[in-house]
Amino acid sequence: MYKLFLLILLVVNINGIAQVAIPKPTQSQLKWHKLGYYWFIHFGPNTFTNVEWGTGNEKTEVFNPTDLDCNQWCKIAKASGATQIIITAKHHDGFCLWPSKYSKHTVAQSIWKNGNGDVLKELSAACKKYNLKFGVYISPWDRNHPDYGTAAYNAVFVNMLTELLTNYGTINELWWDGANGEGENGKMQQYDWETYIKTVRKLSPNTVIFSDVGPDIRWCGNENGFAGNSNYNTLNINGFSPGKNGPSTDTLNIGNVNGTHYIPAECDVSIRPGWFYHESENNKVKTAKQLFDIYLKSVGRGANLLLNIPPSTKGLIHENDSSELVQFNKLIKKAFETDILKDIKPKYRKYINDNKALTSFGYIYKFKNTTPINCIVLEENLKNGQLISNVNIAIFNNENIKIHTQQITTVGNKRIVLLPQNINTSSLHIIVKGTTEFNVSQIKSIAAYDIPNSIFDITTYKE
Ligand code: FUL
Repeated sequence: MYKLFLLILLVVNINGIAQVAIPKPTQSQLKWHKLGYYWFIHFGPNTFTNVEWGTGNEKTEVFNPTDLDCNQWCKIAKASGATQIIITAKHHDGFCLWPSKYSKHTVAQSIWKNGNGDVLKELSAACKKYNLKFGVYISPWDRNHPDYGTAAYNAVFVNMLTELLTNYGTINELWWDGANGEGENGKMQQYDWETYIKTVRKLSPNTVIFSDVGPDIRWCGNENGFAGNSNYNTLNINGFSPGKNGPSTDTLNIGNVNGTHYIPAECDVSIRPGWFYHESENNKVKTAKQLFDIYLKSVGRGANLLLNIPPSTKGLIHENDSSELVQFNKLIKKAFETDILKDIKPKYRKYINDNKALTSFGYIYKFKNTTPINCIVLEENLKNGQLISNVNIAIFNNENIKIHTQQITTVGNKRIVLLPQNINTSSLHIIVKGTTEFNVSQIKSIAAYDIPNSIFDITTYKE
């Protein structure tokens, strides 16, 4: 299992002591980091039967959206600031939203468009039009397929992956759900992860693969959209596989310090209580402020945010969801509109250890006039791995008295640090500490903001 990336990462230094090489991201992972926040779409028979997990015995006729419009989805996604859409091509009930040749439980057997419809074709075209990346969720667990539970299913799954990766343009992200309730009907599948991964790598080498434990992107360990306050992009995965046999959810949440593989976290959460659309939840849509809070705890902790927006039985996004989403984007824009440090040239300070190696690097910003700030945003250059291990923030008033200190651990792709309140700052000191291979270029950017209390009251924010 995972032989492909069970590379031996040990290098021997001149003293003969084995050291673990620092795992570095691939080009595809680096590109993925830039996506920040994007959408999940749960859509399928469950939308029409009003359940969260279908049994796989649903009649194909149940799937019949009356006004499906993927352009509407993409238009709202774009207006909400999303960068990608990942759709449930096949959920646990086995129904395929594309006319797969390897199943008899697909859109081709439904009455929708007389069996000539293909949701993936429509969505991939719409994503292209709106300049959004496109991804697919395909559940390994399948409660419908007659071959499920036998070796033949592995070939079915590979054939389905092949269809997805060859007929729908670029698949930027592939999502393997770890949920599995198999066994109730006696069927247990021995998943051939190694072949699945090889298939993806061969057909689409730039696709990033998500599962609980990667190989490229890991689950953040909860479905609330929160990454750990310390969030390491590395994870120990030896001996683990997607689904049942993975690290604890606590470990997935924060990663492993000095973990063996570079597998950053993605935070999935739904805008509604359920993953699928239920009319009864139309008044339970998360507000823009709640979404902003989630953004701070996912993207703001170096992870990516995968926000689920379920279309209705019409095949459209409900207006309650779209209005909060558009507001959410406005909130992000407004909050991070003016970087207070933009025109201030900091003074630098180097901290060197006995071996003359750089251990920490300091930035000192002096303000002409005392200025209120309530938020600091740091970004790390990850091309050589995640190396920043610690950041000390100190704020001084105009009498040069230190009035506030705050410490954080990881930075990663982006770190949004909220101060407990607006602080009138005369000078700001930021000292960044790194691990072995650390150097100054590891720090990509530092910015500070004064998020207006009217749009988000940071004093009520809870870590
Ligand atoms: C879970 C699934 O069981 C849910 O139905 C949903 O797809 C969620 C994203 O992942 O594991």
